[in-house]
Amino acid sequence: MVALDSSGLGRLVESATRVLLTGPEDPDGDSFGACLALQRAIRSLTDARVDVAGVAGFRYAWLPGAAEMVPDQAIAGPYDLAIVLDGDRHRLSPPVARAFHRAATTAIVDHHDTTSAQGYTLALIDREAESTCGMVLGLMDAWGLPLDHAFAEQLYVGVIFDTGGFRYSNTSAATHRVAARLLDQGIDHSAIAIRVLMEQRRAGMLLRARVLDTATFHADGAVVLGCVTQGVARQLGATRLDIEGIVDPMVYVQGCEVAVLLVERGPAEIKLSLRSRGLVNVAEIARALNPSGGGHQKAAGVLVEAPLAEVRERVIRELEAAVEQTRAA
Ligand SMILES: [Mn+2]
Repeated sequence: MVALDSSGLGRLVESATRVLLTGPEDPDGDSFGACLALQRAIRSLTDARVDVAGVAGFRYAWLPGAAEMVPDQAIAGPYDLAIVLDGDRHRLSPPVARAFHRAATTAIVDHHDTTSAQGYTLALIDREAESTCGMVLGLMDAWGLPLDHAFAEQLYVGVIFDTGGFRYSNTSAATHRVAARLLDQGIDHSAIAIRVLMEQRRAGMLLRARVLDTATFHADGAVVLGCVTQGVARQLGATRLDIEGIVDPMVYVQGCEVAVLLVERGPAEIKLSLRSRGLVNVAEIARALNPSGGGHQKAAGVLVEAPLAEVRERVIRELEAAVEQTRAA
């Protein structure tokens, strides 16, 4: 881990009376866990009012503090301090973005490859960290805050979400040391892993079957592509949380290097989730499709405002070219 300016963030926190914590639009487990843990950490240090933006769906509703979250549309401010965690200010929902940019001071705590430190009062970026939750634990250590059971549950969610249950290459010895400290708090780690990584609604299972059944292969099988149309999602009663995780196993078809899932959110609004085994940098692909896209080399996302068929053709072309380049190299 790199040394973070934890004292700088501590000073911003100490002088604030209203604080906004937020992940990007459509937060994942790392973002939820990090926001809720940092909320408890700040509350134990100051009397500030601390809002966490968002709504935790079925997968995260059990998290300590989740019931108190404030839906994005109800975020108004003004805030003295706004902190974005596990994503950057370019990926906030419109009402949260407005509150963020009106805040007197802003900060970011993030570990994404594509995140820039520009545009914040203070930026804490650690690209070596497996998760933003791991970074929040580092902040708590620097601030002298002891772990407890609720902190451990919140932080464990991010650690297992971002490492795929300790399987991805971002898992380090430090990751396991963090996990050991969290398990020392007596959390039911197996129950958390089931809720966060394995459990799905019936609509999610049916949607997964549909996506896999209709997946197409390109670049001699190096690219696999799946689609979730609005029609199919409506027919199955599937929500955004039912889509989470579908793309992950697709990249492990033998011969595959890259998987992409296209989710039709509107007639000209397509969310892409990309996964790579490592040869192709999918964060770069995401940025090529839209400058607001990005993420990690092996896992990235982007929103493209164009019809599904058009986006599909574009991403196939981009990925075929990227695979071709690695073969030529
Ligand atoms: Mn993360």
